[in-house]
Amino acid sequence: MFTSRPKRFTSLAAVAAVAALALSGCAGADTSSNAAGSGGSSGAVSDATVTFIPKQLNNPYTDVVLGGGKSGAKDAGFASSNVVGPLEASASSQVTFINAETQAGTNAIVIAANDPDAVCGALGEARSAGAKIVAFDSDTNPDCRDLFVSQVVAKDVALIQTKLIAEQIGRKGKIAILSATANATNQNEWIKYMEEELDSNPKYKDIKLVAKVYGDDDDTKSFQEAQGLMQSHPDLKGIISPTTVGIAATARYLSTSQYKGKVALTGLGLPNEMRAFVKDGTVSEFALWDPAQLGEVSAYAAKALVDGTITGAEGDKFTAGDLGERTIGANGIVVVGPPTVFNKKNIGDYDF
Ligand code: RAM
Repeated sequence: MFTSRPKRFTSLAAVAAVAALALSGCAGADTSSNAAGSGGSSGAVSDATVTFIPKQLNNPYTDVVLGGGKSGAKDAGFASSNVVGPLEASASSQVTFINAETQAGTNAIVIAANDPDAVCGALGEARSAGAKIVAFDSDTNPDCRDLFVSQVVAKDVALIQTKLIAEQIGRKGKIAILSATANATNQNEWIKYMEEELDSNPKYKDIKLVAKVYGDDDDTKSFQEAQGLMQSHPDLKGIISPTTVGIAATARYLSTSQYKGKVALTGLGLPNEMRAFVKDGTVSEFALWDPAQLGEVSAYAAKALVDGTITGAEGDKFTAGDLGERTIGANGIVVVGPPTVFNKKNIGDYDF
């Protein structure tokens, strides 16, 4: 049995065993890595560990995602799960945490990348030492991970936010985007689709995107950016904030300003953070998915990779507990589910 071996040892032993088999010309023998206890093509690994590295720790959204992640890790059969990460979501802030996990021999790293490329070198070293890499929430460059668990179809969530702001401003006028960090893979992909839609859909020909600003998923900076937007563009009709931190801070700013109820605000928010602003008329509709499900599906995906039941290839399938079977799509992407639109009629039904 290998349950008492340090994880790093088993990972390196697996690499050595595979290398030895390759040198001896023994093709197709995948039992070697299994024999070393770090995965392979059959059997659940009973002593496996997983570490979640979110974009940042001090973010209420992260707390909900990780709640689902930790319970999913337990249900999926990980021996233990851990959470580490930076306090601010800057590009290279996650590298030292990844390196520490490589040293510790963690079997799976589940990471929301603050920058698609800045984490790649460190993730490459983790993979060389035997770790499986799941990106979730915000993807890495696809070469740097085994798969990406995407909360939603990226284009769908972009189009919903575009539609919501258009409806809220009567399809006419200037709008702005208040995003997270300038390097965030998830927000940048959504913004790209929003811009394409605004440019190409004739329904939106009278809407003009006049500014994109970044609150860095920091509450104070987001509040100040919202204030700055209104100072620079006093005739702004609406703001899209595709980040839970940004939309909550912008709502707080608008709610006590002369713009309350006049400047529309939509985007992606946590119902528990937005409830008061829907009630007081600052916000009418916004969207999100269930963040706990994102954590849960990611944990099951990580375990299936560690067990060797999937490799991250298109068409691979795994079961995410009660959330059911998931199939990996093109570019190694697994989608959790469709977003929900929240307004004063349904917001009371949600508690996250
Ligand atoms: C913030 C983060 C996160 C994003 C949500 C919608 O909490 O930027 O990455 O998915 O908003």
